[in-house]
Amino acid sequence: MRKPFIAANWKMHKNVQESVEFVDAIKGKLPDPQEVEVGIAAQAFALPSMVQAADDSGLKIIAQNAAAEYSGAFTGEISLRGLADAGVSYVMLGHIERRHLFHEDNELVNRKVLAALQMGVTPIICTDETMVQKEVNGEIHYVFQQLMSVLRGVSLDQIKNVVVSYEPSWAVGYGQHANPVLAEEGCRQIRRTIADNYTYEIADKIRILYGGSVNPDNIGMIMNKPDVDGVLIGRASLDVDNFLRMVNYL
Ligand code: 3PY
Repeated sequence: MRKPFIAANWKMHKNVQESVEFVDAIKGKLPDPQEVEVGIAAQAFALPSMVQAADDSGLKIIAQNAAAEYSGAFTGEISLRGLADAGVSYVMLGHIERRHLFHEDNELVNRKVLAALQMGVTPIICTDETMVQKEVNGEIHYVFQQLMSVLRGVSLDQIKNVVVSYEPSWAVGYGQHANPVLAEEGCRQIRRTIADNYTYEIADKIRILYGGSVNPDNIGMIMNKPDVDGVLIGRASLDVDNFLRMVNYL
């Protein structure tokens, strides 16, 4: 059984005080961590305080990005070593906003994935496909190409420690309606891609999330889909009440 994983992606919102107050407000109201894993991806400067605030609540604190390099002259970058030291459990890599706004390509995301696995910070690998590419090439081919490029060099042993998030560009960030049928189709194709390139047993165990316009009204419909193991939630996760409604949607 794949444990459901519900995570907020706060993007560039909330300062340290707001982030810690949020964690304090939700602690004790989260689902049983044995049943559902809950996480928050926040801005880098807030992560250590959030780890401290989360304490033994089971809440996972997630970074939104990290550098591929271990250390050195990389002004402004966030090291995975530092994230691991700070007790950060997961790192999102290759989010569509990183790709589109900061020109991250498959090669760079791949290096980050390998570095995260080496440092013991679990990567949440975001993969997108756009309507245009879908119409031109077909969805399966695109997902396959991008995902397999960023997984290059990830061994059979390591792939078990990866989470994948399907975040189609038509649904991310614009507040458009999420489509549970298309969400399922994308996650199903990702699982098939992993089965084809690794093994069916691994594909069956790996968690695949959906991200894009998830909110308290649609989370149930999306989470009910068989290949959707969790969600990454943008704007709707910024509010304590909404967040609690979503993590306790069952
Ligand atoms: C969104 O829903 O906008 C996201 O970016 C989720 O990661």
